[in-house]
Amino acid sequence: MDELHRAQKAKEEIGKPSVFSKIIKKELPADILFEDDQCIAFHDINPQAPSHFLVVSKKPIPMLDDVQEEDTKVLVINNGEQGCQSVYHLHIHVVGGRQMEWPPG
Ligand code: DGP
Repeated sequence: MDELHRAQKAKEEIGKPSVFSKIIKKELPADILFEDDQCIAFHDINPQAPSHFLVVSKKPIPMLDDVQEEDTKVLVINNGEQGCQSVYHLHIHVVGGRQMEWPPG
């Protein structure tokens, strides 16, 4: 399944525990780089650059539209279907280790 198709299907999963919630609860394995009481960082399962990891809020915020005043410390990229978001658990992609392009690619 390509990323666009995955993004189109992902909205059906809103309200259910996301794969990231399962990683937070240690129900799914992940290569964890950092963890504290607010967030967790782990390597992306499908890296798009030599270095590609995700920073995920432990609070299960589905997407940017759902951020509350109390969440202002949290940043985000890929938002919603047109943003090709494929996991509805707020997260930041951190990519590097090669020459990146702008617009992103
Ligand atoms: P986005 O398209 O912005 O929603 O990106 C979701 C990212 O999550 C995508 O790059 C692949 C990654 N991902 C999905 N499932 C898993 C998983 O089970 N483990 C890890 N480590 N990453 C995952």
